[in-house]
Amino acid sequence: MKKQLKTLLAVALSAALVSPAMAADKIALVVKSLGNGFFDAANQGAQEAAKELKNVEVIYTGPAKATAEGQIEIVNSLIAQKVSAIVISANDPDALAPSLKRAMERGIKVISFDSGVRKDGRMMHLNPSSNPLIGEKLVKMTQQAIGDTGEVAILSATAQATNQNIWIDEAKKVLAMPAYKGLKLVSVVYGDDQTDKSYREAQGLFKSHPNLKAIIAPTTVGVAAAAKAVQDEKMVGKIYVTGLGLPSEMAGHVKSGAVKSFAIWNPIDLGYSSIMAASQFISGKVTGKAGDKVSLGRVGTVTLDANGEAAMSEPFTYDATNVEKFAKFF
Ligand code: RAM
Repeated sequence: MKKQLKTLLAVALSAALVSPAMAADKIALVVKSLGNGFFDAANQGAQEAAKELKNVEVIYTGPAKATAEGQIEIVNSLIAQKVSAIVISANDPDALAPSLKRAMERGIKVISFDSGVRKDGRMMHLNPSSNPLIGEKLVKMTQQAIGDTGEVAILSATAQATNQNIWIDEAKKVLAMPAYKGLKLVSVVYGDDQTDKSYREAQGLFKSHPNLKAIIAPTTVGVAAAAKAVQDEKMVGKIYVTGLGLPSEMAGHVKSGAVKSFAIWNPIDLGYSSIMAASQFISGKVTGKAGDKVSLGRVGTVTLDANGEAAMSEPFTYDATNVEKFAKFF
């Protein structure tokens, strides 16, 4: 017993002695909710970044449901754990700010990615792509699917989601242009990034808008659920679904004819880049000033704008010609 205790103490002591050099920086990847394939893919990229950086451990976490309250609880516990950085896709631009500010006051680096936190609640925000471009893409894909006229509805994620709300605003601006005057937005509903709720919301749209021709779902969860509802309700050919989806979840829906095309960026690269960015803040190479050049490893370098934001690549479009090929990646 005594000998065991001695060994234990020796092990603990040597660990304490070497720990300053060896201790890995803990970076928490806080996602909107767990069980979402998009964030699982982002985590895959995040783990790749950790491997490349070597002295980084990525903690993948998020609430069961996409709520700000769930994320606040997680952020508070991460502050207590004294992580080095929090990388968050926020369920609300404002609600998270106070706890994230507290994290920053304690020296924790905070960046948002995918779905942003307002400027004073983070040091940087990484957009997957340009927001106006995403709005335009959503409307163009709709027009390609149904032509110049018809009723259109939007099936979004949660009502407070920063990213979806920005994309919806951008899509509305495009819909207001003369080229799209025949496309009539009749409703915006929220499936909360839950498959079953999104499915029911899609069914609700079929009932309340018998002349509906398209559903735009700027969420990977919503777009797959809406496409399934179209197929199950035998609406293929009458209602088309488009939006932002994962090839792995959408290939079958393109095959069924419920979806002609959809778009997305590479979620693996997004997760990878977010961790790379966080590590630049931890090492003090950047502080989040306008003009800061943030290295994203294999993905390249981005420059922060006056709002502390940067955007990555253009969204890529998938259809029957290429969806199968990409389905094995994400
Ligand atoms: C869902 C999430 C995520 C969004 C994608 C397109 O997975 O809402 O935030 O970026 O869709």
